[in-house]
Amino acid sequence: MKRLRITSILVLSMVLVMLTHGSAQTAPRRVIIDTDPGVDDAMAILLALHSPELKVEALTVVPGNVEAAQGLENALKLVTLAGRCDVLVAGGALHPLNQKLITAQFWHGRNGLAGVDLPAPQCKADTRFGPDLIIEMIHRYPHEITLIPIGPLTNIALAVSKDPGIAFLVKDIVIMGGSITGGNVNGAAEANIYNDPEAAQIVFNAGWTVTMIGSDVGERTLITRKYVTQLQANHAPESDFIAKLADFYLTRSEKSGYQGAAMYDPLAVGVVIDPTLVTLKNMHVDVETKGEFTRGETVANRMGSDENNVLHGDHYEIEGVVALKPNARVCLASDGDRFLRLFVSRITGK
Ligand SMILES: [Ca+2]
Repeated sequence: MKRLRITSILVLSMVLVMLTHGSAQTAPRRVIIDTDPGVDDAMAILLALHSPELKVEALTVVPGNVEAAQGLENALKLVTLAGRCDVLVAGGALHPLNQKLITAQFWHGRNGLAGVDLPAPQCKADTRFGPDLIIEMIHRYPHEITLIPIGPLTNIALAVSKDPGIAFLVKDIVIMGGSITGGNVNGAAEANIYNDPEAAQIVFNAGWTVTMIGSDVGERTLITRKYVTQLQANHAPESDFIAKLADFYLTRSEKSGYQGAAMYDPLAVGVVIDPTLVTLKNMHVDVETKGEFTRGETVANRMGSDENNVLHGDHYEIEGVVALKPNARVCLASDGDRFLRLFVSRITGK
């Protein structure tokens, strides 16, 4: 009888271990989205909030597309719309580290959300400073947090400068920013990096491996009329809102001669939901902070080495190469249509 009871306890324990192990494998991934909301930020945030693979722990707000105060208000309105006051929302830096802010109402509308007036926020801002909240959360959940910065990298640079140890305690950092084939601000630079190149250089060299979802791939991951029509056909508060944003954003892009609107920020969230949506390659990436024409460019070394020049009298001579340690997984391509189908399905709940 006693032996039977022990056997039962053993079997029950094994079942519990299996269940716990199983749930650990399928547990949603904790993410913090650092954002400058932003039309495509709003799309990215609602995608994340509607994806069971993710648990959005916090939104931290950085100035970029809009000023810091407008960004915080937008973030609070977005979590209010989604009925998710449980998601922490905190303001962060007020300006880039070393230059004046450049806002983008031209692309995102007067309030950053396509001019759509959402109801006043019911959710309240967390009083902590965004970079401090990031540090706290990473220590609370070591090796579990994935950072998804989808704005300029000011807050992330402040966090990792204050506490460099977080670079080794995050699960992953997936950035929307940079490009290895020309910029979207000018010939060289992508907007998030251009808005704070010094912060970006700190973040790329902090010791973690950055997954870089660049504008050059975002521009080949397009929301087109077909998908906007699908969003418009669904009627619910959140999909109605996203349909308005997508229509505004696509119309703005069409006026500028594009066939669709680039899903920059949503793709970064998409990669965390399903890494098979993109092709990544390990590279060493530095950020140009001084160039006359190239400030803010992400300079990717595709060979993994630099030539080693050694002084011989009055000239240098190449003496082999010096290997470079990759600090980034650079996105080279995406399965755009598969991503857009995922996006529409999550936003409409169908
Ligand atoms: Ca953004």
